[in-house]
Order: sequence, then structure tokens, then C-alpha cells
Amino acid sequence: SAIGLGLLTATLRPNTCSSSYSPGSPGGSHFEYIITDKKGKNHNVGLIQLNRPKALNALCDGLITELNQALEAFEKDPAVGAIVLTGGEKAFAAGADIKEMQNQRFQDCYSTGFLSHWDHITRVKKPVIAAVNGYALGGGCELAMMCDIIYAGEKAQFAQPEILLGTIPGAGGTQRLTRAVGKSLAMEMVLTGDRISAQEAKEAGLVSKIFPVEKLVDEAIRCAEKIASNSKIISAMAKESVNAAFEMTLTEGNKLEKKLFYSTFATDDRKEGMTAFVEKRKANFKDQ
Ligand code: CO8
Repeated sequence: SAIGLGLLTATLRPNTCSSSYSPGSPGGSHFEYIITDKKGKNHNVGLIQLNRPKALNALCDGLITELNQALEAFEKDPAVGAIVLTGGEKAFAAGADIKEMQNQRFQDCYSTGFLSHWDHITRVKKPVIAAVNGYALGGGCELAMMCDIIYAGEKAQFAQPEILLGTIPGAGGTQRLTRAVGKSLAMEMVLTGDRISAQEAKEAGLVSKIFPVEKLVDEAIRCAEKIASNSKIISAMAKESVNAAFEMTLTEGNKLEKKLFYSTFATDDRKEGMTAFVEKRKANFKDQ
């Protein structure tokens, strides 16, 4: 498979990361730090595997740049209705690349907007499922939290260990984590750097389901296939509306939800969905 081949070539590569890479396209494996594929019955699921195993998928500049390119390509691909983002069995991602950050100065960070391309994934309209096996640390945990759904393998571990490096989370770790698990656990994780297990993450509401390690990606693809079988335009509206819950007051959020709900009535897919129910048949959505 493309994934197997990619892992093989990755093990032959030195553990370095620079922004010079050869970009590829989803479906092929021409990327240097990720592998992309299309899965599902109608190839309606875009799969992105972070593939820098020697550095435990540390999120260097080149990797994030490739990730963003792959996301954009899947976003534009009319066959794809949902995206799965995963890593390896040992690590989803062990954080930002510490070696890349080591000698950065404030002036460099501030004037270049260091790592500002990280949040591209939050602007993708198609639903993104993070399938987390192994370490999701620092930026790795933050990247997972930027996705719409997190599924975890039984041995997954989540942490915000930046405090141990003399810094703090910079890609939503103090914000999204707090909204997901509440203040006490978020504070504990951010102030101690301690890791939580998949089970603890599930109890706290950070992940929605846990699976055996080897089944995780298939289960995430199954969920993505289910999502992809619905109308893409309506899914995008549903995603926008849920995400508004993190940004707005309840009154404003409900207003936006109502507007988006009304907007679904401007689509052919809303008509088709309700007509199919009444006619006791499966809906045939056209993404219109
Ligand atoms: N950056 C760079 N290299 C890494 C990283 C990393 N985050 N994590 C692991 N590696 C490398 C190691 O240096 C090592 O490379 P080498 O073989 O060349 O020495 C290789 O990966 C394997 O790692 P280990 O030998 O350490 O493997 P172990 O199994 O002994 O340990 C751990 C695994 C526990 C995961 C350990 O590697 C570790 O603690 N890693 C660092 C985790 C961490 O602190 N992450 C947070 C980073 S800071 C961050 O993410 C801030 C995000 C801010 C984003 C802001 C956006 C705007």
C-alpha cells in the first residue's frame, strides 16, 4: 500500500527537516513528511498520515507546509467528503520541532509570525477526524484539537509539556484544551506537563472514542465514510455551527445556527433528504 511504501522510504531517510521538499498530490506519495491516500468505498475519504517517524512526527515547518497542501487538495477534491489525519503507532506527533525552535529569538518569532501557518486546518470546511495513536504532545495535542473529532488508540497519550521546556503552548493548548476538559485538568496538564492516557482523555471529553491500536485508523475511516455519505454542503454548515459554540454567546450562537438551518432550505440536498425520507428511500445527495 502507499502507506507501507511510505513508511519504508521514511526509515531510509535522515532525521532532518527543512522546508525544501518535493510537493506531491493526494493519491500519490510524493511528499517527504506525510503520506496521502484516498480511502472508503467511493474514495470519498482523504487520508493524511504524518510520516516522520525518526523524529516521532515532530511538526517541522516542511511537515506543516505539506500537511496544509494536502488539506487544500482534499478540500478541493469533489470526491472527498471527510478527511482523516493520523500519525504512526508510536506517535501521532511529539510536538513542534524543538530543534527548529531552539535558537529562535522573540524578534524572529514576532516579525516572521513563527508557526502561524499551523492553524490552516481550522479553516478547512470538510470534517477532519484525528486518529491518535501514541504520543500527542505539545503541538501534536494542539493539532489533534484543531480537528473536529478525535479518536484515540488505547495507548495514546496526550500532554502539553511545553512548561518543561520553559515555554507555554502556542497553538491553542491553553484554550482548546480548557474548553474540552475544563479548567482544573487543563491547568494541571499545562502547569505540570503530565500526560493523560486515552482513557482519561475520553473521560474528560477530549476524545470521543477509543479503539485497539491496530483498528484505530480503519474506525476513523469508517466514521469519515459515514460523514462523507451525507451532503458536503450541509456537513460544512453543521461544522460551522458547532464551531460557533466555541466563539459566541449562547444567544448569538443560536442565532447563527437558526440562520444556517434556514440556509439549508436554499439547497437541493435539504429537499432531497426530506423527500427521500417521505418516499422511504435512501437520499441521493448531489452537494448542491
Ligand atoms: N522535536 C524535535 N525532535 C523530537 C521531538 C520534538 N518535539 N520529539 C522527539 N524528537 C526526536 C528526538 O530528538 C529523537 O531524535 P534523535 O534520535 O535524533 O535524538 C527522536 O525524536 C526520538 O525521540 P526520543 O529518543 O526522545 O524517544 P523516546 O521514546 O525516548 O521519548 C518522547 C519519546 C517522550 C516523546 C520524547 O521524545 C519527548 O519528550 N519529546 C518531546 C516532547 C515535547 O516536549 N513536545 C512539545 C514540544 S514544544 C511544542 O510543541 C510547542 C508548540 C507550539 C506551537 C506554536 C504554534 C504557533
